[in-house]
Amino acid sequence: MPDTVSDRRPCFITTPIYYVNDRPHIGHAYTSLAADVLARWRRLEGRDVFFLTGTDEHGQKVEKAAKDAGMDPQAFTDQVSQHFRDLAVTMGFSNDGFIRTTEERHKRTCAALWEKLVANGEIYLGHYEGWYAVRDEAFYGPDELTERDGVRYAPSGAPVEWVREPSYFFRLSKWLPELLRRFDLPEGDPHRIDIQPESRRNEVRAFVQNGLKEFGQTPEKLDLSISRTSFTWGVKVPGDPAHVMYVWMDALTNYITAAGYPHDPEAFARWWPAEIHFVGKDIVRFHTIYWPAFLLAAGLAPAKRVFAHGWWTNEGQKISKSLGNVIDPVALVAEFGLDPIRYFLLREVPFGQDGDFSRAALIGRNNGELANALGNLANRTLSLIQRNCDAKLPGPAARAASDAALGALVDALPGQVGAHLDRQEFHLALEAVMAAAREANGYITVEAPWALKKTDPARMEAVLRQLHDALRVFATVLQPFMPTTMAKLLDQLGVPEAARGLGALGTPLPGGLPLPPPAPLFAKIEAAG
Ligand code: ME8
Repeated sequence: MPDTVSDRRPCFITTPIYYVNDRPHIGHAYTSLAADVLARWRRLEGRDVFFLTGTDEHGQKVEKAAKDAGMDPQAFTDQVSQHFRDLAVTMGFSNDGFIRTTEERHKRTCAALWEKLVANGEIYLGHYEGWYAVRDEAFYGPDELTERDGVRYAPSGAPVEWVREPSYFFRLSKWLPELLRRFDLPEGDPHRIDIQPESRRNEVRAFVQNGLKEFGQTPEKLDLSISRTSFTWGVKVPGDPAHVMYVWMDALTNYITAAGYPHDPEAFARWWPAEIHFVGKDIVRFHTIYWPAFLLAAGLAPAKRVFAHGWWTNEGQKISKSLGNVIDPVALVAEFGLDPIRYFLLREVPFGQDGDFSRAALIGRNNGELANALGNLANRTLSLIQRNCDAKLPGPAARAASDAALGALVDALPGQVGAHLDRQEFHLALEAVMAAAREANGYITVEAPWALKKTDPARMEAVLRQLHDALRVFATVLQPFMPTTMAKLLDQLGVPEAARGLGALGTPLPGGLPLPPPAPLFAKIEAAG
């Protein structure tokens, strides 16, 4: 068994908090799904987990969306935030917390962090002028812009406008060398800021290095404007209510609000620093430059890891509202069922890379891997035990030479899956389970237990027991990915609720255990439709 069993270390896992200017789409479902699977895995290991998600409700973008909807911003955010809570239920997310940035507890934490930064001499008043994109809630340098028909655009495609206003600044410049040092610390060093995947780490490092080179003579150009006076929908700056905090400062702070800073020092000591912030590739800089710099400047530790995933296209096309090809996770789940969707999203594309969502690929994975390789294996094995073993689990038997290959794969599987999940290699974890399931299908064909009833019933029982043991391991390690279906499979396998953690795999189920009649786990999906 992996030596992490009964390891009760606390583990804080976060998703981005989502903007409430829009309905939930596949991107939101995807980031949170990855976080959910890791959180569920850590619980199976026996870890104490705090899995947080929530909504980002301030800023000009949300203010605008509320205005367009003809609503007061608070009423608007109350309504849209609920869609994200509903999404968590639809997707089967096991989040322990849900934070909204309009909550009082969060405003208090923002004020506390701000005051700490002021006390540490990290904030000064100046004024800002420059190119600002409301859509991205971000500033851009003049050299980053392109001009079309008299309008300037950011690299993201968002139009920018010239803004000039008094603003508080954060001494970001001061922290950049320290960030670089921490990016480059060796794996395992407690001060390392671990950016994954490697390609993102290189991108962020190069971005900081170039900035330092370019602005080497005038470091204040690298400082960050962290307040606005041009709109009001935000957290007020302590002592200067004409300013609201920059929305990213407000948003990033959500992670420590929920962890208990500063109102619950015991909880904060327990949960912080976070094990991992899951983010999309578009928001990696905010999480790996601004956020750790704020924290270091306040004397707090940065999160241990930031993992940035890639983006989905839809049948080969970039997803956009104007193309009308936004993927609605609720509709997907209604059409295909929850667990096949959860499986597909993490199986199809290596986490960290861009990938394509296609119905053909989804149907292929469902039919080939879930219905055939896994579902049929379970059904054949359990039906044979029903019919030929009087619906009772055969007792544990010593492995024969022909059981060794499957046995070795199954024994190694929990450790292998765990090692992949420690690196957020969700697709490799699933591939490892599928490789073992393919081996088990080969084994059942070769051993042909259905033919042994008359000739060698003891061997028949031993083979069915090997298969049952393998299925128990598959179902146990797949629980984080497909919680509902694997609960059904574990019921069919007769595994008691209390014996579904990784630690229980070391204890064989007793022979003679009565097993309920099996029922199909996955339906095949017809290609047309
Ligand atoms: O960024 N494929 O909120 P958001 C995969 N409030 N992921 C996608 C995607 C696609 N096609 N499109 C978007 C914010 N995403 C901030 C975060 S955190 C302190 C504040 C992902 O609602 C995107 O990468 O815009 C991001 O992680 C999330 O969906 C959208 O977040």
